[in-house]
Amino acid sequence: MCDLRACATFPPMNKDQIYSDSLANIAAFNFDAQVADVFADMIERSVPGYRAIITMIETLTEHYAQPGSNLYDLGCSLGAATFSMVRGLDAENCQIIAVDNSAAMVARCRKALERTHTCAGVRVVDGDILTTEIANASVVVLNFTLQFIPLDERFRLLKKIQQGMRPGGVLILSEKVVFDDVHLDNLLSGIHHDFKRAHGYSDLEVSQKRSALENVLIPETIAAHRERLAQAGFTSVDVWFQCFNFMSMLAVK
Ligand code: GEK
Repeated sequence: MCDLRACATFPPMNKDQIYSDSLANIAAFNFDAQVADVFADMIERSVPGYRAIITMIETLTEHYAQPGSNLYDLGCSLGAATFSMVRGLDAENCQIIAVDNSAAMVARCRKALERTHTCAGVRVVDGDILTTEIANASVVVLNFTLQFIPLDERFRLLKKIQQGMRPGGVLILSEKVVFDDVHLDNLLSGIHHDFKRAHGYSDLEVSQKRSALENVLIPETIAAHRERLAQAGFTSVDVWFQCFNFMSMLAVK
């Protein structure tokens, strides 16, 4: 479709220092221009396994994309998964649709696609994934996006995705997760904080970001995800990647 082999997977990074100074009031986290400017660095230093998942989306796209179908990156941010899908796409006459409701993210994603001449076959939509039509889909990516959707909307969204998919299509669902076992939950969230400190975040940054994300990012257990995906009609569902309290599942229709 276009020459993507040359394009960079990971955009140049501005350092995330949003929570480095002590803040009098910590506002609820949102994906504004300040976050979009540092997002590549923020997600890489905050999500263990992020780079591995992004890289594997290329392989999964190669495997699951069907000729003449649509591929969706829902909650695309700067388009890291979109770029991976483009690189993995061998099937002909496909359209990639990347959707985000942050205008700041969408603008930067479009710019990155233009800069790398990756625009052909990719449409970036400034919109809400809850109202986006999903049709004729063979690959759908929800890479750390469902966790920001209100709990009572999650089933409806997954059902809509399932209904808009072709048989044999795949949903790649990556999420931060919690564990029913208190020992494991404490252990893995402690290790996650160690991971962030090892990647240069101070205790203050970790704790202020945690406050900002409270009631904004709502993680669930792997069992809850598995059950909801089965109820939404996906037939083969399992975890293909896990690093501490972050995981990615495949759900095949
Ligand atoms: C990546 N997938 O780099 N409609 C559209 N977009 C939304 C909505 C919504 N209702 N809610 C949240 N978003 C990306 C990373 S980040 C994950 C995804 C994170 C968007 C939001 O604007 C943000 O860009 C993205 O979902 C979540 O692979 O920050 O942990």
